[in-house]
Amino acid sequence: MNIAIVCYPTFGGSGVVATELGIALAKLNHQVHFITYKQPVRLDLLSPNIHFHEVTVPEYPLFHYQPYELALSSKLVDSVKKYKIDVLHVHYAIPHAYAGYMAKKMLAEEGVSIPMVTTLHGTDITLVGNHPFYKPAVTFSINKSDIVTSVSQSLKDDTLRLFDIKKEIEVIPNFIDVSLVKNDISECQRGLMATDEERIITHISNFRPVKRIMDVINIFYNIQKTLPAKLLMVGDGPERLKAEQRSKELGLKEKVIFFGNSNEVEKILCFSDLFLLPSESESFGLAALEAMINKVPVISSNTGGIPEVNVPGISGYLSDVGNIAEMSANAIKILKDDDTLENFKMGAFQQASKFDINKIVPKYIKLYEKAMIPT
Ligand code: GMT
Repeated sequence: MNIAIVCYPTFGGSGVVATELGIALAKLNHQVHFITYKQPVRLDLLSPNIHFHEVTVPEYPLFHYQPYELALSSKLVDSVKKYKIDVLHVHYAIPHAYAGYMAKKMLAEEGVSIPMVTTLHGTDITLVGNHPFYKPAVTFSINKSDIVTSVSQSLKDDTLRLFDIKKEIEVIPNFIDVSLVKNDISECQRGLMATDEERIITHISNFRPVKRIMDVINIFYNIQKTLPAKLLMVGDGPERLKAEQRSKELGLKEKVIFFGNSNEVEKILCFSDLFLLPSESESFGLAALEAMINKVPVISSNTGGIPEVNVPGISGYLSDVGNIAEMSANAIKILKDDDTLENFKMGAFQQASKFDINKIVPKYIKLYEKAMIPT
């Protein structure tokens, strides 16, 4: 198949899922065309069957906001014709499903029919898409998609509750490539980060308010009062400065390391003992799944789709949003002795293995084939 993938090219989970899916499809000999404004961060352009088409939006001073949707839909029209695209898969409804629908209509004028699969990822429904300024356009473009998928049952329920959706929504969970996990722990450079006695606790996100970064710092503050520990903060975003200040105020400057965005997440997870994800809302929690497959148990909130990923007592623990005391106590329960930690590490790995890429990618292929059947 010739498949076009539209996504955000940044470190965000939706872009990562779209990129990993495209790479997996290319390995199965499909021609995969990424159409976005920048090369996706995890995409290696030298891989066979992978193509990247950049959407450029020329700056014009008349426009207070440059019209990205217009440029994207025009690029989609050109690319579908030029590369004989069979199916269009847009990740994140805003504005991709909207631009995709416009491209479909323009192509139909020329007698070209192209099915569109829309995957809902989370904030496009729960935070941004639900805003009255966007809601009619988001509802419209979801209903006009040929096939709609969501990354968790919880996100499907939210979509049906918040929008007037006429389409069937298929749940296809996010995935992970189990074969890429490094089993040789001698490669982990743990000694660079902490002493043998210290536990290593990690948080990875885009540091937006929804991630409750202050909870991460406050939970760590409680943990390190009981156990020697370091906190690795990976990622960047609007809450980072506040978090750095809070760490200083609590006297944690030497124990909390801020990395910024990283392309070497597996190297960091390789020597991590615990992952913190106390988010306000999370449709799936891909970061938690990535931690778990690297044998890192997760302390998380019980919001959105996280309970579909993190199983309490096996791969970590779940608590109500903002329950810092319980999250801290559960973290200490996991970290307090080596045997307990080892059990949780194995539990996390086994739970994450259920989301192996080989189980999930065929589901998307099946949907593409279904979408391509003329109605
Ligand atoms: O978490 C974010 O703010 C980024 C966002 C995105 O769209 O990139 O992540 C969402 O999609 C991910 C991939 O499907 C999910 O794993 C995240 O849980 C989801 N984030 C939220 O719902 C807040």
